[in-house]
Amino acid sequence: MTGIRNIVILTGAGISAESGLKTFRAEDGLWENHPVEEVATPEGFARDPALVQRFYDERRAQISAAQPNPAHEALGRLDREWSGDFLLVTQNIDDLHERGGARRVLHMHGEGLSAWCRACDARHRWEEPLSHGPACPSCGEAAMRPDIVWFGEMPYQMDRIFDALARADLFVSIGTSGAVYPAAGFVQQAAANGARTLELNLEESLGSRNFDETRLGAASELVPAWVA
Ligand code: BV8
Repeated sequence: MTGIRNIVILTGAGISAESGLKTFRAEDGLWENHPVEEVATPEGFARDPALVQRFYDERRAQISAAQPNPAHEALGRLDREWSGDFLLVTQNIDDLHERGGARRVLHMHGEGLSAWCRACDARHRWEEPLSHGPACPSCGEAAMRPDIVWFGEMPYQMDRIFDALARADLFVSIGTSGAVYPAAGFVQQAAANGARTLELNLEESLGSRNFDETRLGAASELVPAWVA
């Protein structure tokens, strides 16, 4: 990749589809069984915490059972071998990037294997269900919620992301429909700062027109071919 020093990558549910984790907006997608307002908003959680806890308990169990695919592993290799700046921003809550060898990962929408105490604000790695109301290891209160950014909540580490986009020479979007902001706007921010932009996706996305180049296909084929 001549002339490229600083890379920012954005991934979405599509990169984990071939690991068996459902995407959001396919016909058999995650939200199919639930209106998104019911399970991915603070209001939905306040209205029916048991339903939302069960929704994420189910996702947490699926994450632990899933394995990284060649796309995760190719990005892991790139991260370890790249001497310049590298930031892998993911909208995904699974840990398949980390298990695929990536190190410089930023989960902007939170992590399924993390729990957040509403009483003392502590976060804990969490692989068990939350629906039975476990006590927070730090304060003992039964006030643990999924450590997930719901609609209307502030995504994590936005300053760090905006800073990386300002310095990027290359922005690559992989496996995302471009339906959710602020992630869907990153390509324009990167381009406005002079970065080249590439999209790798199974199909045209809502943001394809904003990319210098779009390659269509499965992530497990496109990503290793691009990294090679
Ligand atoms: C915020 C929780 C303020 C985790 C999620 C009107 C206009 C603009 C914005 C808004 C608006 N009204 C409201 C908003 C804001 C709102 C928003 O964007 N709403 C949308 C619906 C319009 N956003 C927010 O509320 C965000 N917060 O804005 O705060 C702010 C603003 C700026 C700066 C600071 C603060 C919070 C958004 C986070 C919501 N939480 N999930 C969880 O449950 O998992 S969003 C959810 O959708 C997931 O995180 C997911 O990652 C994300 C995006 O979905 P995708 O990952 O793209 O998945 P999808 O199924 O859609 O697409 C998969 C793609 O993969 C497809 O294109 C498919 O073709 C492709 N694919 C499939 N298989 C493969 C493949 N590609 C390659 N290979 C394959 N094998």
